[in-house]
Amino acid sequence: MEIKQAEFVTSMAQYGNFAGKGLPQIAVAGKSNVGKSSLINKLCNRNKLAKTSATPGKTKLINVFLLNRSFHLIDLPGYGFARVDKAEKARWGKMMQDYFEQSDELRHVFCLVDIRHEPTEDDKQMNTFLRQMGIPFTVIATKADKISRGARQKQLAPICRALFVQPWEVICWSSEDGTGRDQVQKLLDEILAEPAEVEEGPSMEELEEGAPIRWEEK
Ligand SMILES: Nc1nc2c(ncn2[C@@H]2O[C@H](COP(=O)(O)OP(=O)(O)O)[C@@H](O)[C@H]2O)c(=O)[nH]1
Ligand SMILES: [Mg+2]
Repeated sequence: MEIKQAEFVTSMAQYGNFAGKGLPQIAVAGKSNVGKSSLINKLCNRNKLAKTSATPGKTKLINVFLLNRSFHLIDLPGYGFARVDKAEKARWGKMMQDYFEQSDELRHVFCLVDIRHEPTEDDKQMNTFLRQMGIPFTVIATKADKISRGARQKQLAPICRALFVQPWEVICWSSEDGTGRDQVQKLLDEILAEPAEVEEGPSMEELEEGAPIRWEEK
């Protein structure tokens, strides 16, 4: 899917309601400075849709974009920035937890890691968290332009080991030269073609115990 139309919807310090909510969501996660905003801009062919910054740790908000008027791309606040105090970290954690618990429309997470570096403890924690929550994700190795084509596969090995993925499941990406854009566009098609997850009804045990039927219309 080529992104032909993209607009900024809102920034939130706390996940909640926003105009147009209800469409499928794809979230972009990763540490500060890994290239989340740059990826969004490149994908949308727009230089300044998402604010990029050379100084890490600026985005502490959840930014929502509407793409092709058909789904929301969620720019999650980056983690792992140096020089933040405990209170700030706790605030970030609460924000992320609230988001993942409350985003019924979330279909998939793009987990960004820098292709040049081994995943950090924070990256691994995010990975564990998504697996525990059963949220589908794809690892995207950013800044691929910074290393030679030949070195990329070798760089992926420690990333794959740390995040329990196979090399062919990782998308090498560059917001500079467009590496990986075709793959991400194809992935968007796959993600958005999936039918929306239907909330499960009560189990047989619950029915037998006379639990109230929960699938009334919302
Ligand atoms: N060479 C190169 N630089 C990148 C790439 N992606 C991001 N950057 C740079 O890395 C810095 C942080 O990018 P940004 O998108 O703001 O990261 P975010 O904090 O994850 O949103 C900026 O200076 C970007 O220009 C990339 O694919 N290649
Ligand atoms: Mg950003």
